[in-house]
Amino acid sequence: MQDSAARGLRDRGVRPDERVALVLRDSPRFIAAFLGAAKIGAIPVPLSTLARPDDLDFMLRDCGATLTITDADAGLFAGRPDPVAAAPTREDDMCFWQYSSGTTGAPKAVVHLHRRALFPAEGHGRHVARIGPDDRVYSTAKLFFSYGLNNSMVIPLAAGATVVLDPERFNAQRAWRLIAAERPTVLYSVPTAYATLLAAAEAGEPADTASLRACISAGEALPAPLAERWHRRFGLAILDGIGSTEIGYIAISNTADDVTPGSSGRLIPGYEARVVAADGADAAEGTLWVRGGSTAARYHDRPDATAAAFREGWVVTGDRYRVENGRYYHLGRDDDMLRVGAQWVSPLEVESVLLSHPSVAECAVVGRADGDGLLNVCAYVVLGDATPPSELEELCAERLARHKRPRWILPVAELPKTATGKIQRFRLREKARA
Ligand code: 3UK
Repeated sequence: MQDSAARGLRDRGVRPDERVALVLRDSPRFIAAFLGAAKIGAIPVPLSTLARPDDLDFMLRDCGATLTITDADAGLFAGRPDPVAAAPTREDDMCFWQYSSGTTGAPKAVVHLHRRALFPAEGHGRHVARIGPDDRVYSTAKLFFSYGLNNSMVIPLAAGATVVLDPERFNAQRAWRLIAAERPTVLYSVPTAYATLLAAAEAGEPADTASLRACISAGEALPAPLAERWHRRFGLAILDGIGSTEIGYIAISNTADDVTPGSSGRLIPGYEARVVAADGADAAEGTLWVRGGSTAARYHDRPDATAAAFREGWVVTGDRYRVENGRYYHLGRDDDMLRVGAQWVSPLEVESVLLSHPSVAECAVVGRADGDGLLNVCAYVVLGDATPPSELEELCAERLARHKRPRWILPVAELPKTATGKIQRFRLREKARA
């Protein structure tokens, strides 16, 4: 199928270095399209199948895709069984791009090189998940995310393992049924999905974990109490590790024989890390920098963002870390960005939607932990009249992607401010905790 896609793309005039956008749900076709594009030296650019039309439009223009492959495009994968010779790419050539909406502003294309594209199999794949030919892996994170791409394509293909792909959106009941039917040995997921799976099991949903030997988590910090509840119920540790689209995959992780709940674990062989204080010196607490392994080269067409996030081969993550005896502890972000359901939420974006309502005089959005210790979006609003919160909820449902919608919209008389009138988010975070 990969050669069919390669030939199909070439027949449609796609040339080396040209971008091919993939808007495909998880299925063998995604993998065939990705590898087929790479085989002819073109650059596959997976895009989220859940993206809103204006975001999709932006990313398609930004990457300058010659062609977009969607689930409607069956012709590309049919017939043409003859093998296609691989393009003579070099190690420093671009291999694929992935969009990251990390910091505020428009999404940025992260450029990955051939040299580092397979490293996740060598790093986390070998040292943490220890994937071999007898494994059957199932990732609740989809292939269009960098976590999912490595979980469900790079790592299992490199190891000759089997992959379970689900084109449908994750929900706990569906996932438990799939696990019972397909018997995966390794589960890759994110903290919110582990929480949802656990809650469903606790509510009586049949949950058969007998086939699983490992559970992997990334995307946001895994709260220790959640990991402990999972362990008590199923006898399985969840191995948390930190990665990013710019790092290319997970660089620091717990392992089966070295798990510290509440920690992101230790450096995976092949990566280097620094923890850098505000003065630029290495310290026990500061911003996490990562180099080597699977790290990306740059952002496409964004010199300023590239200069800030990529320094002499290091990726500057923007995550605050403490390092102690080689173990890394996540402390939060350097910026106001939130991780909700292992995806980015910009408080500014949510605030600007709320402020577009005529009754909202002021508002501020912060992260607030739910009962599982996972951050959710919490909006404090100063209302000019008696507008019901449901009206604001409808507005958010119209204008914001699902994970960005506030879980709580709380009317307040005023927002805490500094003498110069700046909103004191730390006070709101304290209020949200109380
Ligand atoms: C946060 C974590 C605490 C952190 C990703 C595995 O999540 C991935 O990539 P993104 O580019 O987001 C990166 C940001 O997410 N984060 C991720 N994992 C953890 N924070 N503990 C964790 N274990 O802020 C980071 O900067 O969407 C995860 C593999 C590949 C990935 N791209």
